[in-house]
Amino acid sequence: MIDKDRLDTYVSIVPTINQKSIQRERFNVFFHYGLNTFTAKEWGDGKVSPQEFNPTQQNTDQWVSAVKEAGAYGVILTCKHHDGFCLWQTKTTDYSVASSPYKGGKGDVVREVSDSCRKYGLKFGIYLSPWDRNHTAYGTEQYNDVYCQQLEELLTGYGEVFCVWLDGACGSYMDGKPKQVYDWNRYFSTIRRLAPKACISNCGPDVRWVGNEGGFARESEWNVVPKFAFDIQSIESNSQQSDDDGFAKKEADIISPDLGSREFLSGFDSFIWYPAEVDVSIRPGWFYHKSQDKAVRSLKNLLKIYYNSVGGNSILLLNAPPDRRGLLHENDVNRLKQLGKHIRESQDQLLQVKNVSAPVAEEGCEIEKALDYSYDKSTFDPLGYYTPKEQADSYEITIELNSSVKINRVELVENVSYSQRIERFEIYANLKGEFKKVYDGTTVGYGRIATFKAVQTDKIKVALTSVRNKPYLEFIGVYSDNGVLIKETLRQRFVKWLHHINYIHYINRENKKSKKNV
Ligand code: FUL
Repeated sequence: MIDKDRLDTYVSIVPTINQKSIQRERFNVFFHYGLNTFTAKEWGDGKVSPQEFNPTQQNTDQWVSAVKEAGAYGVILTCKHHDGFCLWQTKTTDYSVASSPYKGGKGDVVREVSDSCRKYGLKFGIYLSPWDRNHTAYGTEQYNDVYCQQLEELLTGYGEVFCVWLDGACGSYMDGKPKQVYDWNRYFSTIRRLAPKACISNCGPDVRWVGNEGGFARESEWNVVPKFAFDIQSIESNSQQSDDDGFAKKEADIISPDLGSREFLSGFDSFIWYPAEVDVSIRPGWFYHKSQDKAVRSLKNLLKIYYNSVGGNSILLLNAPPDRRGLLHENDVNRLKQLGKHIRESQDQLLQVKNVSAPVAEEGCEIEKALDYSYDKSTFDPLGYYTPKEQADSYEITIELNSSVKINRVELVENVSYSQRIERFEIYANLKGEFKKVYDGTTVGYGRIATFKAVQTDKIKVALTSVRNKPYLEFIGVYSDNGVLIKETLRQRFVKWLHHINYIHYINRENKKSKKNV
């Protein structure tokens, strides 16, 4: 028997309401915009004249409406990147839009983007780089005051903020400056006080950086992880350290392929809820470069990222950088449109169910409740969910469709108010009277879209073969074929195999232990 107390501990770890909200609405768009846009740099040195910032056709409605069409819920703007140039009328420095020709120095890009968000019903978030290559106070204790004042200006002047994205990247050695001692706790408490609904991401306690900037998520993403995963020093040292453009390709940055399996957790004693976010750019660079107009990711590539992140228990933060006119380039806009169209059409392919069966449910939590994806917009909790009455070794759910259809996807969502519990599952489809396995999965969490080679069927079976205590399933949906097949890479297959072996060893070890104790 596996240590029951341990499982009880893992499933007692649940998300805060802010985490629930960003997990529900887990697709957002990043806007990298500033002086770098005009100098074609990724990392500005803080010495470029503000006169360079001169968009002639800036239209943030165009940016935000494109994001809305893409199906995203919110945007995050680089209010200040590493060069220290501020896109709002700040009192903390002259290195800002106030010293630029834009609108005669009266412009405020933060105001424009936040207003556009309100207009289009999207959430607004801020990126404020801790590393600042321009400010004279950088490297001294006084800089912490400056940074908190900047937070204060941004969090009090522009309406509700849903996310504060704290970047760990720092190359201060390049300027021969001492390494700034950031007062992270002070930053966090300032944010909590002024923006109680905001998630603090990346170098923050609410959302975990997935560990690379190439759009790769782990095959098995866990939300309950050991406390050490929130270690700012390691986030900082794993972040970009130099201005190279190799970041977009690095899958290898993924720090560890397993942060939350029971085998892995058995080595630790304290745990936190810390969901992963995949941040990735639609182009090779984070900022706009004309030379990259033809290098916008293909729809196929974006879909791979989308299904691996949004469909793999992670948040997706997709960067789309506005250009020197102050517009999103036509190529990016078209791609965002295509992505949104795909998402909408695919969601509309949810199939009607004739019959569904599962092990006897707790009263009020029948399996039928899991056929409908609906949630309370203020608590982010599901309106209904399924949970069995009894704990068992595995749980089988059978879904009979109205007719025989070609399907290629099954979506599963756990009610994470009861933590993340499913560790492995299998999907079978009825193929001419016989159930054949079409998918072998691991984690589910707040969303797994399992894609497989399309099959013609009228009935599927989902077997939850390893669950921490018992499952709380909020949604199960079967979709007709949309042509998408996200294939596992060799590396993913290898890691999965490795986990399987570890798992078997772990179970054997625990069983031996418990026999000894009898
Ligand atoms: C990195 C930064 O260095 C990049 O410029 C970009 O802002 C990315 C999102 O984070 O660490």
